[in-house]
Amino acid sequence: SPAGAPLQLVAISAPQLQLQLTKPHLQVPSSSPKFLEKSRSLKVDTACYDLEDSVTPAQKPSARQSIVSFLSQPRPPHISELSVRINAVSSGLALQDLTSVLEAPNLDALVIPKVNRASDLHFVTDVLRHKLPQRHPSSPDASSKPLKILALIESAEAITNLNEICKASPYLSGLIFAAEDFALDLSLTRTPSLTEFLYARSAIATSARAHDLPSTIDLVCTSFRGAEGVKTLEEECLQGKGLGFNGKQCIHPSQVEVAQRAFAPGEKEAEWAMRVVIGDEKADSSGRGAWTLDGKMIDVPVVGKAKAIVKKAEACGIDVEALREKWKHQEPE
Ligand code: 1VU
Repeated sequence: SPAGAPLQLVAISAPQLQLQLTKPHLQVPSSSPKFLEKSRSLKVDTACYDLEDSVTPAQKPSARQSIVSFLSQPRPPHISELSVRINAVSSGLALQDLTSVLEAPNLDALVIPKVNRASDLHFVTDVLRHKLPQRHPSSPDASSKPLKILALIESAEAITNLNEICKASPYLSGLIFAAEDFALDLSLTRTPSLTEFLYARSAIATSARAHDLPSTIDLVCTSFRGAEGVKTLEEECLQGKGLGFNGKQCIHPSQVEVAQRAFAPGEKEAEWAMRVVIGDEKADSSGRGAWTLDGKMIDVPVVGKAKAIVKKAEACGIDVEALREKWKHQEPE
């Protein structure tokens, strides 16, 4: 530069449109024939059939058989993804779980609990490579859908190792936060505000985004009965969404619809987003990069977010064309 100061390069990247529609993730104990059968009739994004904490040690062998038999039957019509939570690698039971469930025809994903370090995922990855090479994400076999892994983050050690965990497996497609085990590990008491989990939840959502992992599933809401249960769940979902999560673990069918609604864009949010998109088209054609809407500044990242909301709203069935028509005269202030 003329003044002799070193030239600084500042990279400004275009905001990415993310279309992440992962929402409720219903836990179904595999040891319960009643719950397995009930899940068949439910409408849920992911059903996660559990072999871990909800199954006692004595029930594990029969639960493995039940889930393999369930996953060998025709797919439940309204569940997008069928996953199995195996036992932790450190439990010594993971290999037996994997050997039982991997061949089940309708298995879409594995949830690996108590992932504390990259080696926990290396173990599972090696088993998958060996036993199911055709379901590796870069397999040339186009007739086999890649198998996904989701890692449960449940300890202080896991939080400090998030970067290496996120890079540990080509199968990894998301992170799930397990608040109860995390509270146990740190001797925390769960409070209604959930502030004790703020650092861990932010770290999980941020790391997943940094490594392009599409699914970020937030903690379980343990109250599920009555109006109070619904209110608590709604508040938790909105807080989790605000931290960057795109899904919620559910433990009871009554929680599913509430979580689905909370994670989808609301009518008001979709309307605001459409106004931004239309206003920006006009601002752009008159050469304005920054403008205002309702007294607030709109610029490139806000427009990027609005476009992502419109896209999500469309995928969630909101009539975005009707919104475009309604707001076609929106002008940038
Ligand atoms: O109306 P129906 O009689 O046909 O069905 C009952 C019930 O069977 C069914 N149901 C479920 N179906 C599938 N998956 C479920 N998780 C599930 N829970 C209930 O829904 C109908 C109404 O049930 P309910 O109100 O009578 O509920 P229950 O008293 O039977 O069960 C309540 C609990 C909480 C015990 C049950 O929902 C449950 O076991 N949930 C899963 C708990 C779990 O998996 N915990 C460990 C994973 S969470 C974790 O580890 C955090 C990381």
